[in-house]
Amino acid sequence: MKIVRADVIVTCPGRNFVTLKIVTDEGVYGIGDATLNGRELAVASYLKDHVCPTLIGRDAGCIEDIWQYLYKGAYWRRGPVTMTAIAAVDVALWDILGKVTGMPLYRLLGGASRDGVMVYGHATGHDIPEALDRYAEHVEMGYKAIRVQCGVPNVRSVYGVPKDNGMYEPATKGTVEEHSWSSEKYLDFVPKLFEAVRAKFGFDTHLLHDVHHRLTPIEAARLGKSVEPYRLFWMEDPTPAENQAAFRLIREHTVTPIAVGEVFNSIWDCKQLIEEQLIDYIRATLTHAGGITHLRRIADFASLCQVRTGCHGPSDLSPVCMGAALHFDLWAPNFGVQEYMGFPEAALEVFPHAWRFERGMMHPGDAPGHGVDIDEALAARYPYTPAYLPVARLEDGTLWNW
Ligand code: CS2
Ligand code: MG
Repeated sequence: MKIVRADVIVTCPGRNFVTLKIVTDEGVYGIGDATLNGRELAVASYLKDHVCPTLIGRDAGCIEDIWQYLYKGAYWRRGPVTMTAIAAVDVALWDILGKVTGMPLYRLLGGASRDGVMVYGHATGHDIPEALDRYAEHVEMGYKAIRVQCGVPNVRSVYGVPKDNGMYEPATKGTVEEHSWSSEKYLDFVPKLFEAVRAKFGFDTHLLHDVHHRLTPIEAARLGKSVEPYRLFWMEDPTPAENQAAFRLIREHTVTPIAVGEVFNSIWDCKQLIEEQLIDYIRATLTHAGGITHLRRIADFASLCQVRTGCHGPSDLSPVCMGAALHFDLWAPNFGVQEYMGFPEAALEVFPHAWRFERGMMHPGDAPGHGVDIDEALAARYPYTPAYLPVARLEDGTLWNW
């Protein structure tokens, strides 16, 4: 079963997505997500100009060998662009394997470890009352896990809140927004947010929160300690994780569970955090961490240290990633939770899918492969639109972590 074509499809149904389509000489094709928010064309070029030509003529069934070829053969290993490109190839090849065997991806991995996948949604408000209203809507929809984010009084910008009534989308078309940040105001405020949530809704639902890399280690320790009464399911990205040892300081001060890894792209990024049990959930995702072949290694390594998965799953990863991730989540013995923000209607039309959502749980469906397709004619009607993630500055103008 030889690869005869590998096409990169860039489309913008509500937001930009990059998709790789690999076609075999038996007419079977598979697709993979190659979307890197704000840097989409870098991955599209890496695939078109450097990877796709090397795939032609290879056996599509040699998934591991192709992964090793693209990882070691690049010489310049790791990094978000490289690993997102490798991931797209990998997921497309697993999709092909499912189609030729007639098996859904989760069965190829080893079968279902649970009946369904617990997902968490996003409840976000400009202020506490609005955040509580969004939280109530998610409780009504049956979510068992809900991330809550909120504007901070006297801080100009708000993370995680939709600009209009649509979906939250961090990237802004045509420009790089500059957001303002104050850790002091945030640290004084955010425990009040969780207190309000628990006071109104109790402890029946899992409460998650994303700090989004914005604190120093000691500030993150202070936050974790201050919110222990509200029993968070996790405190996400409390501090930038380039220095993995920094999490030892956080661990010394708090038992609030920690989730890190959405910006990670290889097992090496996660290694110390996992083996020293400095985190409780690893957020690495299929699209940015080398696909099924690599994320399976990360999950297995994490299971040795009782670290569970909590895959990143915002609407700026495509429905192809979501579909494949649900198969992965259904299989993973150390599954924790899956992020699910939903998608713009136009995106769901471009990417027909087999997954289903019901009362806070999802299932990938039993279609062969990952169960997501792409309507190329419809995709062509949504041309790429340059869009960029914001940057953050402290109130004195210092460039900070967004
Ligand atoms: C966030 C993301 O969902 C999350 O946990 O960290 O929305 C993140 O801001 C975006 O994926 C960046 O593109
Ligand atoms: Mg996050």
